[in-house]
Amino acid sequence: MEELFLKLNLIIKEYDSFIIMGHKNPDLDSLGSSLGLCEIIESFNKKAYLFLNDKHLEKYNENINQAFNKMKKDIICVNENTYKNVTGKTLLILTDVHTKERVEYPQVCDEYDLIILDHHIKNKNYIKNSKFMYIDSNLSSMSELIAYFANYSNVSLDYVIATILLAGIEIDTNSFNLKTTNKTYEAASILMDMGADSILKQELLKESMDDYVKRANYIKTSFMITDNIAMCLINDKVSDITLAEVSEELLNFEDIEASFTLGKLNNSTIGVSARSIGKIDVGMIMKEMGGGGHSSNAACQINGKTMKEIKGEIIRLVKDILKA
Ligand SMILES: [Mn+2]
Repeated sequence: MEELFLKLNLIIKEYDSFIIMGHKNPDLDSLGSSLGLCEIIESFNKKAYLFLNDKHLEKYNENINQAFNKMKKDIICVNENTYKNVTGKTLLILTDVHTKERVEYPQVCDEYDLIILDHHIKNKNYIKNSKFMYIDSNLSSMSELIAYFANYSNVSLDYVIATILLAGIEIDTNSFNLKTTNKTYEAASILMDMGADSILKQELLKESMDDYVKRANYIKTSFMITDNIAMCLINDKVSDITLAEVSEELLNFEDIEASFTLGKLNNSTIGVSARSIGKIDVGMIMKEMGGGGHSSNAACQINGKTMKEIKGEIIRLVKDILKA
């Protein structure tokens, strides 16, 4: 990682101002890594601006808004109307995202030099004109990377930002389960040293009971396709995030070692999110179906097929692979 941080240091020195942008519907990993980057960059005596649409902030729960108020560090936010006021030689930094479709505000990507830092599986639509790109899909979260970057830069982050980062790691690893290494725990320890607060963290991770009940109802309809693989079919229109959440949650149950969740992303596309605790390679199955991913974390999107057809295909592939 040191090589990366050295490289980032050199890049930061070349610019006066920085716009940090995460993905649409930012989660705590996207938000935390953006905030952490702002604070680190300012330690270089540079200007850092967080690109955040206020309307997105409203969607956050009360607790995240309150956390913003508790922050001692002044974070300057810009949005689609105000980012043009940023002066000086400016670099756009994307964190937790690498495609135009998923960034908070795509237009900005064409207006500045940009670099990409991400841990999602590389999509073929990645933004091609970046000056520098670091994508490590084995990394638990951007929060983990930024915790190390802060530590490397001798920046002790604001305790609220450290807390958001810790919550970001917790969300992206499904509570220190997926993609968790000794480095992940070390990052958590770094953040605790910086003052991350476990009560505030729990507040940040609270969700609405409605969301919970909805997910529980999906989970209730899931079924086993082998003695250790579960499947959930969602007939509502849902986001890919919901599909991932259901698949991840299924892994918490006895006997389930892998899970597939299918749902309608829009009128013509069905999304599949696949998760495994490690022994069953769900990445192979998703690749076979035109998607991508890792052995424990993979997905695909399919047009022009019914849920039933896709279900049949997955079951067939699962049985083929288990036989092999
Ligand atoms: Mn993330």
